[in-house]
Amino acid sequence: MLEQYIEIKEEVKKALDENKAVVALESTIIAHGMPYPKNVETALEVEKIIRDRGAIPATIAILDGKIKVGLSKEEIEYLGKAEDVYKVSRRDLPFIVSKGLNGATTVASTMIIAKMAGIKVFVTGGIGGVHRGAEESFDISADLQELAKTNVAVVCAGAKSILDLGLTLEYLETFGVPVVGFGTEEFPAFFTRKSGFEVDYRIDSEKELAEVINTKWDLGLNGGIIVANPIPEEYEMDHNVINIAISEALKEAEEKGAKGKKVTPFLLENVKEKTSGNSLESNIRLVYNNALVGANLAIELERL
Ligand code: PSU
Ligand code: MN
Repeated sequence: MLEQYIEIKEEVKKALDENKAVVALESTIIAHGMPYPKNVETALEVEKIIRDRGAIPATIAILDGKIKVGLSKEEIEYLGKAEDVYKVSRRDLPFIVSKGLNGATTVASTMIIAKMAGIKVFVTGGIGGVHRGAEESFDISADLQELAKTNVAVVCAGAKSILDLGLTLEYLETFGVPVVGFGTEEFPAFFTRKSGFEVDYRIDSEKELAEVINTKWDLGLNGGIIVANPIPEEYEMDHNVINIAISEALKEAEEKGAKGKKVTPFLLENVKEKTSGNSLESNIRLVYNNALVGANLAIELERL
């Protein structure tokens, strides 16, 4: 039944059939997270890093209503340039698919599609979370609910402090989502290695990570797991610079009344502008770093 909607690229299908390591990648970061042409260059380089480690990359998006698992170079190029690409989270999926439109997938929808395809590991930059002021706005990313129910491990560099990181971690605890620090005791804040918040568990190797994930799912404990992998020290941003940019972006979002699915892209764009090229370079480097861990993790999971 699903075949009517999903198209899995040949090399991805082959790898899945042969129980080889596959790593899912999202496309909101390409269409809405970075400017052209850096977005396309980054997406292609991430795929290369994963391939060089011996795993198969599967970038996920919706093109003309088809759910694509694994994209060609041309398709990635299209997503990076086009203006008609919707940001697609769980609630948007049926509309974009049935209307035959183009969509870039968020963490939530990439997890859903990865699960449908049988992919266990997904690499991204940062996850969505509980927004600052959520006690009034109720703005909590659908990514968190997805992490609570869908069996995919998500490798990220934590979450940006455009969010309320404390509330995000509380929410994840309530919904039983393990937050693992990869080589760290502290939850990383995307651009910086530290946030002032502790993770639940520190794990130092991909093999150990794979064992924990496998055990979780063997026990029937559904849901994802967050592998929080801090940005390498040499690419970390200055705490002051990034914090000031984030406060200003938040103020502007409030003044302009940004709402709903536009909030996150508005804040991301604004922070990027306020830090010029600096934050973009950090962003790219942390994704590369996550790609490496994700590929290693996918390989370890297949060995078990
Ligand atoms: N955070 C980032 N970069 C991103 C996103 C979040 O630092 O590109 C994107 C991801 O695709 C994430 C989505 O799943 O934004 C969350 O959007 P929202 O807050 O509207 O759920
Ligand atoms: Mn939101």
